[in-house]
Parts: sequence; structure tokens; C-alpha cells
Amino acid sequence: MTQPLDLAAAKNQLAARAREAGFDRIGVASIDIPEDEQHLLRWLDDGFHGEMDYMRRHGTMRSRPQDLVPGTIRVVSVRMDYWPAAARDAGAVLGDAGSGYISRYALGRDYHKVLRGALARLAKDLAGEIGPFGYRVCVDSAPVLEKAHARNAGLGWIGKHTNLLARDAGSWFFLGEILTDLPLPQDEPASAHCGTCTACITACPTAAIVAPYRLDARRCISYLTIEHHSAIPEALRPAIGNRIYGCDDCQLVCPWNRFAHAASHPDFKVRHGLDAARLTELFGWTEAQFEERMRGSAIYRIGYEKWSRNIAVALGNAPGSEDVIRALNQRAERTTEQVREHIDWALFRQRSGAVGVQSASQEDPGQNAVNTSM
Ligand code: B12
Ligand code: SF4
Ligand code: SF4
Repeated sequence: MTQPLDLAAAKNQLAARAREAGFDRIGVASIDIPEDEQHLLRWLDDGFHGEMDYMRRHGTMRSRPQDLVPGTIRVVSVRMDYWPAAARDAGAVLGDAGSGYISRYALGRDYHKVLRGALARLAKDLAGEIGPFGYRVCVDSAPVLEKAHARNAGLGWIGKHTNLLARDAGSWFFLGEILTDLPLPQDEPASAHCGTCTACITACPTAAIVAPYRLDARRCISYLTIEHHSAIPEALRPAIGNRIYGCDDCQLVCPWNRFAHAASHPDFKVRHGLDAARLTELFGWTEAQFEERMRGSAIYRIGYEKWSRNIAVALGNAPGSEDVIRALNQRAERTTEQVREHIDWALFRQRSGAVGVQSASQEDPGQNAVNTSM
């Protein structure tokens, strides 16, 4: 006769293996997130997803993992810290308008690859020990409300900036999941500790956090520089400053990030000097150089055109200089229509002396209004 499976022991084995695989925390939750589903539907109705059609496409499948993988009854959530401690200081890069600021999460190897590989091995190893079970691993690779499940699994709370954060770990971490049919014992959801703080809302350069816990992605620099395919609305360009891929401002000011841990995974070490790169140098890369240097990085996914578009905006915000004007002119004749339009905007700013970073007010980001300070 086969012994019944000891689920508490299986969970302990999983936790021990997760630590060996480089994960910093693991927890287990049920699949039920009805309130989050309501928030998701409202967010979509308000159009806050912008051009991220994939967010609308899956509808409630995103909040019902049992519809995505039939038989799912638990979500195992994992956290992996990514703060690159050896990188040039974030504030120093943001304060140096001739440098390009790249989000801390994208300075090393693509996290999708790092976490997915480790999670797949973890689930496979557990199956080797306890016998076959149903599962699917996800790292931002399937329609799953990752933060909601992670909160319920005790990994942290969703902050007013909408990222997941923990008192002993801040928010500089990635999430991943194993959706499973194993009835593993559940953890307690984490309690929230934002209190009366509103630092992230105040710090956001584009006023994208329109209310606590509500992010209008169409205004968010992370969205604009990574997910938005069309031209970046002119009204928002000045506030983007020198952020050429993603944005960290709301996390940089969060008091709980004093308790964040440095990444221990070697794949999150800075590559290609991306923490201290000059805008003019990055703008001089050919498409072949972009492909070669960014392969294996999350940045590779946006492609050369959006990369060039983003740098053109940052050059338009850089202090006026002949070097910047030369770099812009050199690319102007051999590029796409979209990049060309952003170069023209940047050249106009450079020549009219209307440079410098401004905060954006909460006007409609859909409007391609010309900035009034020009
Ligand atoms: C779409 C997306 C984006 C979009 C939209 C972000 C967003 N807030 O939705 C954009 C491109 C802007 C983005 C940016 C970033 N992202 Co992103 N993104 C995602 C993705 C794919 C889906 C998120 C989602 O489901 N959004 C739907 C909306 C409805 O959710 P929400 O805004 O978080 O709202 C929730 C709560 O705030 C609450 N809520 C909503 N309204 C209200 C109202 C009230 C009154 C209350 C009480 C609650 C409440 O309910 C909602 C559901 O839980 C996830 C991966 C995944 N599959 O989950 C990664 C993910 C969230 N992103 C991640 C990261 C790292 C980032 C960036 C930090 C990257 C960067 N440095 O540029 C920024 C952070 C920007 C920010 N302030 O959120 C990590 C976050 C890790 C963490 N610690 O939380 C994730 C989990 C990827 C991963 N696997 O690690 N992202
Ligand atoms: S990532 Fe930047 S633009 Fe987006 S909400 Fe945070 S501070 Fe605002
Ligand atoms: S900055 Fe303040 S309000 Fe925003 S997530 Fe951190 S603790 Fe919460």
C-alpha cells in the first residue's frame, strides 16, 4: 500500500530546495482573489492598460488560475531579490542628465530567463521526490495576477505604488509562481504597512499613481519606455528626463527599501556598463551592436527602434550641447519615421534651449500636446 503524501513535509522540501535554487522567499496561497479581480476589471474599464492589449485579452482568466490551468488549487509564490549593490548610485545617474538611467531590474540578465529556469527545475525536482503532480511555472509569462497571490502567500503587501513590498525586504524583487493541484498547506496573507505615507505618489515624475493603489499605466514611464509602441506623448516627454528604460522613482523613495537586500544571484550583476552609460554613446550604437550587446537582457525585447526612440527623448531633455546635437543629427537621416519624429523634437528642444526636466501635471496623456514651456 502506498503511503499518503505528507503535504507539510512536501512544502518544507520545496522551501529548502527553493533556497538552494536562489529564491529568497516562498509561500503558498489559495487561488481565490475576488477583490483583486474587481480592481483588475475596473482598471481595464478605465483604459489604464493603454496599448497592453494582452492585459484585456485574457479577461478574468488572469484572476482565476483554475481557468488557465484546470485543476489548479494552490499558487506557490516565490521572490528573488535583484538590487544590484555594486551599480552606480541610482540618484547619481538620475541627477546626471548626460547619462541614461536604466531601471535597476534590467541592468543584468533577463529575469524571465533566470527565474523560469530555476522554477522549472524546482518543480521537476519535487516531482522526482514525491511523485508526479500537476503544475505550471510562470514568471510574468502567463496571465496571472502575481502580486495578489504573493500577498496572500505572505510575501508582502501591495503598496500605494502598486508594487509588492515587505517589511524585511523592501520591493526590489521579482515574483514567480508554480500553479499546482497539490493541496499544500497555505500561509497567512501579509498585512499592509503603508500607513499615512504617500512618498511614492508625490515622487512620481508623471503623476501616474492617480490614487493610492491605482496606476494609470499610460502615464507611467516604465510603460512609456517599454510597453508603449506608438510615439511617446509630447506632454510627458520632458518629465521622462534621462530614464531610457523603465523607472524606479516610486521605489527609490519608499522608506521600506532601507530594508531591501542586495541580489545574491550572479546573473543580476551589471552588464555592459549599463549603470553608467553616456546617452550620446548609447545613441551611436548600430542595430547590430544593440542586438549583440542586449541579447539575454530584458532590454532586448523592446527592440532597436524603441531603444532609439527612448534615448532621443532623453537627449531632448539633456543640457544643450554641440555633442548632443551632433549625435542627434548623425542618426536623423538613417532611421525610422517614429525615431525621426523624436529626434526632431529633441533637436528643437536643444536648439531652443528648452531643456531640463519638468514634472507632468495630470492632463490627458493621450493628447499629444506641445509642452507649454517650449
Ligand atoms: C502590466 C505590468 C506592468 C505595467 C502596469 C503596472 C501595474 N501596476 O499594473 C507597467 C508597464 C506600468 C509595469 C511597470 C513596472 N513593473 Co510590471 N508588471 C506588469 C504585470 C505583467 C501585470 C500587472 C497587473 O496585473 N496589473 C493589473 C492591475 C489591475 O494591477 P495593479 O495596478 O497592481 O492593481 C492591483 C492593486 O493595486 C489592487 N488595486 C487596484 N486598484 C485598487 C484600488 C483600491 C482602492 C485598492 C485598495 C486596491 C486596488 O488590485 C490590483 C490587483 O491586485 C506583472 C506580472 C504579472 N503577471 O503579474 C509585472 C510586475 C507587476 N512588474 C514588475 C516590475 C518589477 C515593474 C517595474 C518596477 C519595472 C520598472 N522598474 O520599470 C514597474 C513598476 C511600476 C509600478 N509603479 O507599478 C514586477 C513587480 C515585483 C514587485 N515587487 O511587485 C512584476 C510582478 C513582474 C515580476 N514577475 O516580477 N508593469
Ligand atoms: S515607475 Fe516611475 S512613472 Fe511609473 S509609477 Fe513609479 S515613479 Fe511613476
Ligand atoms: S512609498 Fe510609502 S505609500 Fe508608497 S509604497 Fe512605500 S510605504 Fe507605501
